[in-house]
This record gives sequence, structure tokens and C-alpha cells, in this order.
Amino acid sequence: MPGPTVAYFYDQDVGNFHYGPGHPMKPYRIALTHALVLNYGLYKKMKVYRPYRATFHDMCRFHSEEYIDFLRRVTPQNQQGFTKSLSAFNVGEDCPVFDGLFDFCAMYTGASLEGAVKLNNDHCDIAINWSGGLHHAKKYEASGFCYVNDIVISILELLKYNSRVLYLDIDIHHGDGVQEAFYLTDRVMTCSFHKYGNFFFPGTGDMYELGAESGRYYSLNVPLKEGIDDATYMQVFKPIVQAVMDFYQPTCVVLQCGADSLGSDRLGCFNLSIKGHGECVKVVKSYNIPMLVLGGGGYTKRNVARCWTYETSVLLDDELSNELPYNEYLEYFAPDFSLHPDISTKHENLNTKQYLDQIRSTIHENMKCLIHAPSVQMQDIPSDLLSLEDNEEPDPDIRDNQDELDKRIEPDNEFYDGDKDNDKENGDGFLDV
Ligand code: LLX
Ligand code: CA
Ligand code: ZN
Repeated sequence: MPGPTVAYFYDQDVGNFHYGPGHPMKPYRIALTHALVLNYGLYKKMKVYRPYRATFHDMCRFHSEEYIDFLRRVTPQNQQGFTKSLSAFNVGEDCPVFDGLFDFCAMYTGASLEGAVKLNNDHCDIAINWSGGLHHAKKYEASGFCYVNDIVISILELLKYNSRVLYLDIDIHHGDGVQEAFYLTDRVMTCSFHKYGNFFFPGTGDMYELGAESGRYYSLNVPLKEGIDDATYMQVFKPIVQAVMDFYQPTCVVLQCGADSLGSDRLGCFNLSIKGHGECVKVVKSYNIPMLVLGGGGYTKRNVARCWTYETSVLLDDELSNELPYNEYLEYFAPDFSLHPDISTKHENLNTKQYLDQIRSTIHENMKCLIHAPSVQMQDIPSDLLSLEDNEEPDPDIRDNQDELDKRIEPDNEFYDGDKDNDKENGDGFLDV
């Protein structure tokens, strides 16, 4: 069987932006990743694109015009004249003003958005943008190093052709900006695995944040404690993803692959290996659903590059040698020069079996409350697709037929039209989709 068609988005300028001295976010990590991707020869197996740049208008599909206009106008030189806006839009400290800030946002957002368009048009099965995944950005403000929420904007694009979009987030932080945007709808199910407790940023993502109104039970949170290792993570990840796939039956998946959940991350406290992190990607890919794969946090540059290179190979069904190929950044990977060095730490794993069993069972109970595969008008499905008896083995072709049908279904009042002037959103930053 031929492997999936993979579209990969990379702009050679993205690594040249600087958050400023001492800031842990280094966009340069994307250039390191790309060097490994190229030198392993992975570019031969995928379509490599220099991405489209998102416009002011694209960004305003989620964000307020005042906020985006501010991002477009503010510079390190003129920021003294923006005292009020800096504080109103939470820009200055964690989210500094730096040279080319708006271009940076346009670049990573354009790449995610173009990935969504390619998936919608069936031009690829998987779209990858390692420079995206800025899950903390809110409608009216920057947060946690994130300015424009490329994930929300791409999901809005996917919703033009998809009945149900599943958002999965393995960054160590809670995917709060994405959860908040879709908190009131069943068209997007959000599911974040993250460190929770002891004031870990952003402080949200309790198991009991479930969504509200039509979105009740469609926000799912898996709060974890520090030190989680590969085996323990898989014990929760696999069954939860399986249950979500069974109950929700997404027509498309967006996977945020934040690498700050790796062991030895400069800002993290989990203990995942690169293989363990990649196993999550393998699990999601195994469902053969169109996927938009994004980056996220990750502060030990060499391991971020290793992780996302390995995950690119996983998505291509390719195997890579553990010995890194020669590349212009080889010194970053000393002393082992390997793809899978031991990055485990001595952090004790505080996730006891009892704690994880309790999370799994609460989440499972909640999942039973959600309506299966919402937004699909079952009466619209021709009878030959419904002829399966309950006890028969599922026909693998059914999913494809269902997808085709879902693609044609445009539920009344649920179509988000990005061309309308934000008239389908309420004032809180929740989207009515
Ligand atoms: N979680 C996350 C995901 C993507 C980006 C940034 C973050 N933020 C953090 O990891 C974090 C860490 C400590 C304190 C507060 C936030 C991101 C990715 C690319 C470019 C910019 C931001
Ligand atoms: Ca997460
Ligand atoms: Zn993070």
C-alpha cells in the first residue's frame, strides 16, 4: 500500500525571528528541524511548500480587529507610544514586541491555514507545519509566548468541509486558547493532555472543564502530574484517543505536538522520550483520518529538532537511522550525534496507577454523555450505508463513505463564513460555529 500523501510547510525566514535575549522561545529550532528533515532525505517523500502568508483578514477570523491592528503597528522602536494597548493585549513580558512580529505571525499562521486548505481539497492526507501550534493565543490577547492562534484559524477553515474536527494536544501545557474558542460547540472536540497543578502555566485544564451549552462534554482534559514516562503516558493516551474516535468519529484531526513534554525540556517536567512522544503521533495516524500536524512549545532546541524530525518520518511511514546525517548544525547534537539519545531525567513519576485509573474512569463516564458523531443528519444517509447489523464486523469502506457524505453536509446555521464580519461570534471569544 502506498504511504500517505504528506504536505510539509516551511519558510526559510521563520528561524530568523528573535524573541529577545534570555527568552526561552527560539524560532531557530524550526531551522534545526528542517536541516535534519532535509539531510535525512525526507523531502523526497513529501511535497514541500513555502507557505502562504496569512493576512490581517485571515487573522481576524478569530481575533479582534483592534488586537491584530495593534500587532501590525507596534514595533520595538514605537512601543513606548502603546502603553495602554501593551497592557490590554498582554504584550510586553512573556510575549515581547520584537522586530518583524507581525510577519512572524503571518508566516506560521499562513502555513497552518494552507495546510487546512490542502486537506479540504484532498490535496494531501497529512499536512505538517512545525512552526505552528500556538495554542495559548486568545481572541483579544497574547498569552504564553503565543500571539495569533493559528490552530483556531485553521480549524475554522477545516469546518467548511468537515462535520467534526478533533483537536488533540500533547504539549505539556493546557491548550487553553483552542478549548476556549470552541467551548460552546460540538463541531470541534478538544482534548489536551497536560501538566496540571502547583500553578503550572496556564492554570486551566481541570478534568471538570467539559464544555458548555451545545459543547458540553466536547472539551476533554487529561490533567497529569510531573515525571510521566512513556509507558504511563500511553496507558492514558491510547484508550482515551480510542474512546474519542469511537464516540466522536471525527472527519479530520488536528494534532498539536508540543515538544515541551519531552524529558529534559528547559521549561517542562515530563519524562517522555522522543520515541514515546512519536508513539502518540503513530497512534493518531493509525486511524487514517486526514490530519493537520502542528508544532508547539519545546525549549531544548536539539531535542525539539530530533523529535519533530522523527515524527515527520513516522508520518511518512519511513525509518531513520539513529545516526544523524551530516548537516550544518551538527555541533548542536554533540556528544552523541544520535536521533534518540537518552533524555530521561531523575524526576520522580508522580502519576500513580490509582490517580490515572481515576482520570480514565471519570473521562470515560463523561464520554458516555456525549452524543455520538453529532451534526450528521443520519436520515440523510442512504440506507445501503446503514445496513450493518450491530454484531457484524465494521466494513472499513463505511468510514470513507461516511466521510464523503459528511463533506457534503452543511448543517443549517453551523457554517462559519469567514467573510462575514465576525457576526457569528459572541463577545466572550467563544465561536458560534
Ligand atoms: N505551550 C506553548 C505552545 C506553543 C508556543 C508556546 C507555548 N508556551 C509555553 O510553552 C509556555 C512555557 C512557559 C510559560 C508559558 C508558556 C509557541 C510556539 C511557537 C512560537 C511561539 C509560541
Ligand atoms: Ca497539552
Ligand atoms: Zn507548551
